[in-house]
Amino acid sequence: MSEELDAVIVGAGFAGINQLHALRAIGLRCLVIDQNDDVGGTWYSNLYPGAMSDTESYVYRFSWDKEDLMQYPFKEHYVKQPEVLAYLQHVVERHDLRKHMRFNTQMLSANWNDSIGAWQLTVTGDRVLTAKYLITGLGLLSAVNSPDFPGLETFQGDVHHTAKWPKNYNIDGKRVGVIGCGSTGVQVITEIGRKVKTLTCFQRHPQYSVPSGDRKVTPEYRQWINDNWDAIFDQVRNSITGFGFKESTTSYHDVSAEDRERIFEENWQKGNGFRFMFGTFNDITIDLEANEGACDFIRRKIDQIVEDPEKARKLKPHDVYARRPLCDGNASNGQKYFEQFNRPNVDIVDLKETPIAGIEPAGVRTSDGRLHALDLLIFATGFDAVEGNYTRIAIHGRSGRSLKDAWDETGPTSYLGVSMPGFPNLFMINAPKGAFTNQPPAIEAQVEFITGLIERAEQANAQIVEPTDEAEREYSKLCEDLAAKSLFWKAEDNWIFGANIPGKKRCLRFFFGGLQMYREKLVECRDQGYAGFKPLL
Ligand code: NA7
Repeated sequence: MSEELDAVIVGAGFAGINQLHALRAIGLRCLVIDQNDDVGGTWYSNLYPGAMSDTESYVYRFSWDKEDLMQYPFKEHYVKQPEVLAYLQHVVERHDLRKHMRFNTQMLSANWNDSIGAWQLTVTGDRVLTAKYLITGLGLLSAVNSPDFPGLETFQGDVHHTAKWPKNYNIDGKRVGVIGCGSTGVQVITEIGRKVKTLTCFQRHPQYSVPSGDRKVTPEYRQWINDNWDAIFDQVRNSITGFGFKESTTSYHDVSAEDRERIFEENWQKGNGFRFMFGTFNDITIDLEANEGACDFIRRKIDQIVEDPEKARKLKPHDVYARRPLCDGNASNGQKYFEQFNRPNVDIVDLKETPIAGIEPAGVRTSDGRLHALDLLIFATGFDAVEGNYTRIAIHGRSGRSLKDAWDETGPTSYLGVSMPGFPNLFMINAPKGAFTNQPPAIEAQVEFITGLIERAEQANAQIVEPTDEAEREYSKLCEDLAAKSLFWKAEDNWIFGANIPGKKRCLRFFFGGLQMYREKLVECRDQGYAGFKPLL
């Protein structure tokens, strides 16, 4: 069965919902499809204990519905998974978007048909959708990475990846192992340490995690937010990270040792990983000495917090502080990450010293011969990030060339983080080389740009919207230049460069110039008549 539309939007998360709302406003016939059975995207499936956004609640939402922003409640400084999901459901209901959505519907393949100037998608149930525009919001971090440890299939307990967590799973009293101590692992460990019988944390790289500073929202605070919405979002749009705090303009080298300590301590107390990295000094991510100053501060905190020196030794990172910055801690239960290791039931295994030798029916055996007996093994092992969801689906552009083949050649890339030469009328929200920032404002910037471009094409009666090779190359070069000085390149096995997945190309996947500059690039392109796109025909 075939259906014809103006636009198909794939994914019903932040990106897809925003894009549907924007395209409906310009009168396009749209359909959102999603493989899940309801809205939410990432926030639909990441049901693991402790899941929360580590962006302050008031900037982890859409800025375009001010009336709603002024009223919609949030009870703590950080929104937890159930609240983010409820918020997205609320937006869908409020704007009557559900009637344009179809669930349990997966995009199986997408082919550009030059003769009709449209995309043809095969979706679940052997159905075909034909649409002039294909817009994807597949999620930056949703194609799961599930390493295949020898003997895994023999394990007699439960195994769950955090991003495929079963609804209503009861963890209480279990002997639990967590593999992975990234953003997700740190959240899970912080949440469940007090609930489980034993918790064994299998850690490959220790991480620099700082407290989130989560706390209850007071009426005064909420009033302050409501009184300052315009200024807040203006600051967000014109910042580097889009996190709602003031980024530092001071170099680590321009202040005394006492002031450095004071500034680190103040930011540790305020909380938030991005704040600690970008709010303390302006050279933490580009200057090794400044970076080491931050590392040394956090290592001393770990020493102060963790009572067992052997556990503290294992938990202290010595790598550069140049991964996605982490934070931990939840207002509802007052728990923090490093404090968990003072519990007698929580242990840390350093996989660099004693790697996993194999998994057995009763648990995980490490190379020192020790069997860690478990009822539940949690994979907090992350994602095949950024292009992972694109290369797993057959998306064929002009001449039948797949996106995977195109990116195998060039490395994952795009023009302005949204489009690719050879793939007409395809707009990818968060394509490779999108902004490395708080996601909702970055998504908004992309949706605004894509919608403006489509509107312009429709006004011009154009059939094809496609960037030039040259524009993609120039944009990619800009991204490379912006990232060249970043210490992020130096962190081992960083997913930001694809280094967490065996065989994945190690290269840049983000625009590191910050949200303000990213938005400026989009506006510049628009104001120059969508420069870099072939003339609209
Ligand atoms: P991450 O940040 O990629 O973390 C994954 C963790 O899993 C990390 O500690 C990895 O160790 C570990 N890992 C991965 N594979 C293995 C194997 N084979 N053996 C042992 N340990 C392994 O994913 P998250 O889900 O925590 O966070 C990703 C983003 O999602 C996050 O930034 C948020 O924005 C949402 P490693 O450090 O590579 O040694």
